[in-house]
Amino acid sequence: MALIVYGANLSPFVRKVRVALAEKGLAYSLEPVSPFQPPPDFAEISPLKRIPAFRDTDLPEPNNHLADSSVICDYLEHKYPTPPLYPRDPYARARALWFEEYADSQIASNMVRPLFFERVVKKLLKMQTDESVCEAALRDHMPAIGDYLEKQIGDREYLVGDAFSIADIAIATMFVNVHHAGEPIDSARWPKLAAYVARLHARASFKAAIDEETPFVRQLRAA
Ligand SMILES: N[C@@H](CCC(=O)N[C@@H](CS)C(=O)NCC(=O)O)C(=O)O
Repeated sequence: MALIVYGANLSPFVRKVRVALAEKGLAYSLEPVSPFQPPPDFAEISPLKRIPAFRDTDLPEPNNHLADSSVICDYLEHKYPTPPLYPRDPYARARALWFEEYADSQIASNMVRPLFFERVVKKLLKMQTDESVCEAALRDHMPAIGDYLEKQIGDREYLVGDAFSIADIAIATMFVNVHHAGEPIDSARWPKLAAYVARLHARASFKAAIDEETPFVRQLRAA
């Protein structure tokens, strides 16, 4: 069996897939693909040229590849159902998918993209950070995101039901990038969200990813 993830470790979507693989105890290899300079034939496995893409060499060529983190995680769940990362109950499962969608669209576009792009990716590209973009994101978007998640988490350990799920992976991976961008969650304003994200980031699956990424991010941000 060989599972291959194509992408770069700082991508929240690549991390989402890697955390799902780690939680399921699956071995895989990470083939480096930069979203800024994908290989010429990358569109064959990722038609939008986005990372992550994925290949399962258990399956015969040419139909053994997938694109999109949500699609890949869904595939992993069906092929390797234990431990489950999606609730069994239909409503709970739909709620988990909703949080995944909320993370992948709202948090990715309105928080991760401005903060991480300005403060980390631009350093990589040797471009000037525009702090006004970060200020606008924190002012215009973080309050609604923080208030919403604070309420949804409430006193529960996990977002949906009483088990760790794709909802928690999707939300927590976005906050790794927010953290890499040097922006802690305001624990005075959103204590439950801050504690929830800290708990998730301390899980072995997330901790391994964060420990792998942090030295490079620190070096970049200091540059
Ligand atoms: N919906 C996709 C989003 C993936 C995505 O946007 N990846 C970014 C990197 S974090 C990318 O490849 N961007 C390059 C591009 O859009 O051309 C998923 O869940 O995998």
